[in-house]
Amino acid sequence: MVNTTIKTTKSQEVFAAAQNLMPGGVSSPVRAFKSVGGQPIVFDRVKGAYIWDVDGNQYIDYVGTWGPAICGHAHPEVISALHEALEKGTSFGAPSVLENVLAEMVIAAVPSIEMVRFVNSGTEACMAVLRLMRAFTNREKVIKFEGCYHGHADMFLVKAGSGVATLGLPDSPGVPKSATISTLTAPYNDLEAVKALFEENPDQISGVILEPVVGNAGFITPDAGFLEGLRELTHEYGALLVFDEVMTGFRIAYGGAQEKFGIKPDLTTMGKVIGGGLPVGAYGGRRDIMSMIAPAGPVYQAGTLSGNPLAMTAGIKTLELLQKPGSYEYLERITKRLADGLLKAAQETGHAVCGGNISAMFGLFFTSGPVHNYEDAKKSDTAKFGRFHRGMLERGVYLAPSQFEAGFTSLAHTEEDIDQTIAIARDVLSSL
Ligand code: KE4
Repeated sequence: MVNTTIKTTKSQEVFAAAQNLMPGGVSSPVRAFKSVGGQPIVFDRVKGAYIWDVDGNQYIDYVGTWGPAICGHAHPEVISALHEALEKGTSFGAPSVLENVLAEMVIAAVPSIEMVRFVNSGTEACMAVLRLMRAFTNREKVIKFEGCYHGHADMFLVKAGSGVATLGLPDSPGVPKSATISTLTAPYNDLEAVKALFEENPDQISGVILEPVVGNAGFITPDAGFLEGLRELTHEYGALLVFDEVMTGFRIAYGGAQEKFGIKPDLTTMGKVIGGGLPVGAYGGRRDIMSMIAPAGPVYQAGTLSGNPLAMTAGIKTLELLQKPGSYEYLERITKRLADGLLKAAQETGHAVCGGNISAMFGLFFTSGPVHNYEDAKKSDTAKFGRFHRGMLERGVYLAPSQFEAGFTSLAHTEEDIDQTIAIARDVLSSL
């Protein structure tokens, strides 16, 4: 194990106090480092590709607050736009020009989106889109994939894996069976399993929702033909195809995974990047479907802070920065350099690994793979991942604290950051 070279006294004090105040001392479970062991560091500030903790230690950041920081943390142009917006108020609870601006940008960017509704999180977007799928098709059941995450709404918290789970069993106490009985699951990349579900549930399935590139079971890419196959199956069975692009949106490409892979879903959910670090989620798609949303139509969905001027401002500025020519070529180049370097370092130090990147999203499994679905991903050596994570953290590299998450780069990461990360990884891996 790499020697502990960083002092984390203050982090430990703050986190100890937090445990008495908030469940697990965190505002979201993954932040507690439960699956990688040890204590989380407490952030003091972030800038560009870097984090500083409350003990003054600096880290190269590959979480980017779980995706939003794709232009780098606290980008000066985002910050100054927010300062300007602040002077005009923090929330209106009424129409604003800014909502029109961001809506036009999203509609112009994402191939399948003709209309969009803003909400405050990816969870809200996924909740609303399921209600809309059911209303539009007048069918109740939905297919999701094992290992995919669509926020913490009851109907998506379904135990992954095995036939029993196909009808959906609550994954968390407090989730009534009634909420998940209509949630069907299939292994990712398994078109036959999806077809079987449609055959077994004739005219009952409203649609299929998936992460077009999985980031919540580790990094898992769609097999050739998988997305096209889902598009054909949903057309064939009169169901909707929904891409949950909360993570992939504006990250895999400016138009998301649907632009990258050339597939047009009927509905799309978004979040993270479109808020530029402030709370924004969104869902959108075909005009004939979105027009069912209140007050244009009967499907209810609402939110006090939806479309607030600060969040819209941060989102607008972030997308403007991403529109700069060469942004995605740069993200692909540095992220491929990182993924290839990490894999090479791991292989050369004797570890079974697989993984890769698509644009600014990457992942590494401690298993020889290949990883096509969540069952494959669960074969990873998660204990080794925990030791790797800790070793990297102690050497100033901040990775997502779970084998079942993805990594994120930003326009602020330099080739020097990447090469330094690879060198540190080689050192840590050789000591595992
Ligand atoms: P939020 O409610 O966390 O904004 O979004 C839920 C969500 C929906 N769909 C996808 C594909 C997502 O990745 C997410 C949220 N992602 C996690 C990271 N794996 C957020 C981090 C966390 O839960 O703390």
